[in-house]
Amino acid sequence: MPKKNQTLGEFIIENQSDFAYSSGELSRLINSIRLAAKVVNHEVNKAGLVDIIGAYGETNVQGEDQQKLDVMANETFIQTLTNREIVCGIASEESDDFITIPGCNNDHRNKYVVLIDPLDGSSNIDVNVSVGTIFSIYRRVTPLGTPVTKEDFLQAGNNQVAAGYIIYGTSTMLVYTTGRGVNGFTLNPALGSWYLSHPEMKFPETGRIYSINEGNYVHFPQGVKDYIKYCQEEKEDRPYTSRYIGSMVSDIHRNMIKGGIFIYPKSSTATNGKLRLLYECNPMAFIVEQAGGKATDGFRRIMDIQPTELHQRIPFFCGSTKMVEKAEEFMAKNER
Ligand code: AHM
Ligand code: MG
Repeated sequence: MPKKNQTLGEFIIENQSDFAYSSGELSRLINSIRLAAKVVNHEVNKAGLVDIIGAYGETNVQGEDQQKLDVMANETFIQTLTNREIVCGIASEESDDFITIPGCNNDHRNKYVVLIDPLDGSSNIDVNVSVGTIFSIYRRVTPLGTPVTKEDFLQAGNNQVAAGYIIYGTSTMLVYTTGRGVNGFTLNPALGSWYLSHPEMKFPETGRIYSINEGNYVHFPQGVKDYIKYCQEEKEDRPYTSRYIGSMVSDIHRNMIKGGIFIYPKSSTATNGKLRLLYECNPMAFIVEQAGGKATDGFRRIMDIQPTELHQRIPFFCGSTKMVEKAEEFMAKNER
């Protein structure tokens, strides 16, 4: 039973025995992530003070502008995990291909791979709106002692052993799951310690918030248009409230606390939507499900989907179970 105000360090040690045959590797890995998160938090917090805001001048593999802090966050997480030789490979939303980490004896004996979106929602940095980091951890599927291959990264979300996000908001929080519920830790910046502030987080079964970029309305599939109209109808518990930050971690974090649905659908201009299956949707789906919510592409459970590409995109519907189910009803009535 998680104890409120316990530090993340204590929590990790206490829960290590939950894993049969645990060698402590996963605990050390989560420790490395909490360290990198503190470094990124420090940089994000001083974004307005020094000349680090604004575009970096390059585009990433998806053709989007990279913000300077995107680059810094990417390097911080990769370097921390590489220096500590804690994983055998890393794939990042900001890098074209995955990285192989051979380990200290060049023996490729570490068993975990990490997939990461180092700074999600980074277009919000220049305007002082919260951003996040998302991570996903899998056990490699290729034999120990050999370099990792793409197969180790292209695993269905079902295989995740842990996933989490860091939200750099009014306070900084690290929320994660290892498949035994979801716990949220808040950073005390004066001490540099994370404290368990949100034990056993639970998605309300239903809610009154819908989060979607309605500016794209005309391009949405009919099922999504119909669901939006349903949300806006004058009924006993409706209209719902519309809340969209444009920073997925923050939108989903709020909905998990208050009850709501987040949708990033496909559209006539983006045939698979915008969000990435491996770096964004799978880890958020794991957290959402562990908190009792639901995550689908409008038809199929996200974590059942077998990925085919590292940077694959997918429509994303997630949140309070009853609300996602209602949206799915509207999708099913219309053509895919
Ligand atoms: P990013 O990884 O380039 O930051 O993009 C992902 C972000 C999500 O956090 C957010 O939900 C979405 O993009 C917002 O996109 P849009 O501006 O199209 O609504
Ligand atoms: Mg992202």
